[in-house]
Amino acid sequence: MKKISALLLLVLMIGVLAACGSTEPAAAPTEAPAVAEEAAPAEEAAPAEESGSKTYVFVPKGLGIPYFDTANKGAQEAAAELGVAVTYTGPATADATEQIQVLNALIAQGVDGLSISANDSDALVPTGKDAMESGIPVVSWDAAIAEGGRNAHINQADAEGIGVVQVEMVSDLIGGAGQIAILSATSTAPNQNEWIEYMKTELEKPEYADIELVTVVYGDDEDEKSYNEAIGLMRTYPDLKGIISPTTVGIAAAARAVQDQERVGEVFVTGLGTPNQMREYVKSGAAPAFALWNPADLGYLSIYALNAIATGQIEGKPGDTFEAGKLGSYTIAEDGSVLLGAPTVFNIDNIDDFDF
Ligand code: RAM
Repeated sequence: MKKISALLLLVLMIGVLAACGSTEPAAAPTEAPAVAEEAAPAEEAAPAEESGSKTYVFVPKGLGIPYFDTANKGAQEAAAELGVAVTYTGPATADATEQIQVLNALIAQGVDGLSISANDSDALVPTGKDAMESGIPVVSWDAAIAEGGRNAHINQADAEGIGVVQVEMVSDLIGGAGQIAILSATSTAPNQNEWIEYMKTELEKPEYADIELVTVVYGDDEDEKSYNEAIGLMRTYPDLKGIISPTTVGIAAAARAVQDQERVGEVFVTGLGTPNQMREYVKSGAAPAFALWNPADLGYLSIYALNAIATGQIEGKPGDTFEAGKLGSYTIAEDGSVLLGAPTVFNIDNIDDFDF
């Protein structure tokens, strides 16, 4: 028995190590994190054994994006508190087909739960169903898998509120009149698409009658593509006054493009960004205001929700309530979602108070 426990500890700690360090796309089943070479000291693994040795996988839209890395920090914090292992792995780029391949490999491995930011709401439903039919609970977070393909969705903030705040910010920045454009992530991203619909509805209100949305373009959550799209917008629309970019990758690239083109003060960038990526652009005036929730809290909450389902504390049905450590208690809403809270607006007055 002791031998089995020691082996289990070793395997679990390897999982934890792989989780913290992994930046590669998901390994094939034979290259599972559990066969990595190093193990941490056995005493540090004690909580995992006590908790029943679960290994969950935290899957971003794409690797190498600071927003998701921060979310993973919260996921790891929850893992440490719960005594479970959480592996961080996903597709190299924010692409649904690639993400499905990664997930299929994880399902074949028989992991204990999946927490996913989806690149496509509907395309991931069959994959999520496969997982659940194999006894692997699935939560989506950040970008939802449609109902039927996950047990619950962990929502960062009210979608309408996220749309509205971005219209308010751009209107303030451009003095309530002029041409604006949206620079989004991928064209299939469920979260961005929902927010954009709410932005369009908000822009129909009389107070925004002098603002014209000229186009929506896509930078695919890739820095270079987003940068080039932003430059293209400024060339195609010489009178453009504002760019809303509801993606942390796009907003930073657009602000850099405005600076490089020496258009600071003429074209204003806003949207959703991380304080550490946006600090210099807030200070330069390229992007004086933007919004976001705390991605680490989002990752943390998703792992608490997944663990509550995976350990049978809750079924994951509307009305179920679970405890999420330092964040307190949450209830699953009628549509199967769990709401983290309201976003924060960052500007010159508070940007230096945040470090993520
Ligand atoms: C990017 C991703 C993510 C989104 C944030 C705001 O990091 O597209 O899904 O929630 O931006």
